[in-house]
Amino acid sequence: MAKKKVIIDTDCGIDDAQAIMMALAAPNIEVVGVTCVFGNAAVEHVCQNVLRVLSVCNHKGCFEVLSGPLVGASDAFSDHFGTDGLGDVIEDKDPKWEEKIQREHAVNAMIRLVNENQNQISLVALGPLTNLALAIRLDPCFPQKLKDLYIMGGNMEGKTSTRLQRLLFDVGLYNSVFVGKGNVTLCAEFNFASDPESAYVVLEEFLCPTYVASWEFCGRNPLTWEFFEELINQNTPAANFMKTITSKCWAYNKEIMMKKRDVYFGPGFVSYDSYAVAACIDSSVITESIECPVRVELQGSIARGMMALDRTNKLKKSHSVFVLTKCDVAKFSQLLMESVRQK
Ligand SMILES: [Ca+2]
Repeated sequence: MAKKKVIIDTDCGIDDAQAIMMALAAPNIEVVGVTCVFGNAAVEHVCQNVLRVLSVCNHKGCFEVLSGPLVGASDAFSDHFGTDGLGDVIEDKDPKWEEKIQREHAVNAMIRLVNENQNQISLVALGPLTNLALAIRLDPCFPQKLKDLYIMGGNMEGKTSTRLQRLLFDVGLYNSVFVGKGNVTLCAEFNFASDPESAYVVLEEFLCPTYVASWEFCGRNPLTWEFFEELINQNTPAANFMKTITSKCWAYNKEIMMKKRDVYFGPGFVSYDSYAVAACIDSSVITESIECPVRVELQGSIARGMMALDRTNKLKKSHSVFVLTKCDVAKFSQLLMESVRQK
């Protein structure tokens, strides 16, 4: 059977690294390009991180790792996965990394690859959507030449005060009361908040089949910390790499996360970007989704970057997306395990 051709657009942090490994390990996937964008780190770190992941997985082939743009958007976010995006633990940096980066711009490469493989490419977007928005501005027919689009990003609920959340959690009312959330600003998820205009353009103008793995979806389908320990202790190059880059990162620390994300979603380990890749690899990983139009809020200081779900079609949009809500956690964990066991 022909392999599914995939372009991964990434701001390669730790969960992107896991997600890329998952795509590389999947026997039904051919990664035809990896394009880089700022986000978890500045784009020069992102490029180095992707090269590192490809080398750990011993993948040569025709990958194109390209610098992406920094247009009108916020600075890279260094709090989550460190300044370099991979936990600031890698010491043997490759001094010749720049020679390994293709000279072609990420957006041009994306357009070229899609033109060369019309209606065959699945685009998986794991960072701010800047490159995708630029692609449609340069080639308005770009989305209709895609097979489909998978996005990790966006949140659909607002946020109450952390104190109220804790209170509700403490009295066991957490799941029965509406409590929304963002992970960067009050009501926005990091990827969309980093470049809300690009997120808006993509969700308004990309009319191809689109699947959105929101922040809440990922957080509500966690894996156990016991599974995380098993994953990073597989004693393979990929698992050893994951063990190293997660070793000093608070986002992979069970005790710290108990006081942060777990307050919203309950305990567990969440590899955000991997959910979007998993949905692309095997559609049966997704067991439930909401099909409806969405719009990204651009105004205001509180909800800028938030994704609104228009479930009664007030906006009269003709295009709906699939907002993922539930996944087959057993299948998802199997894909993660295969990603670290690859030779
Ligand atoms: Ca990412």
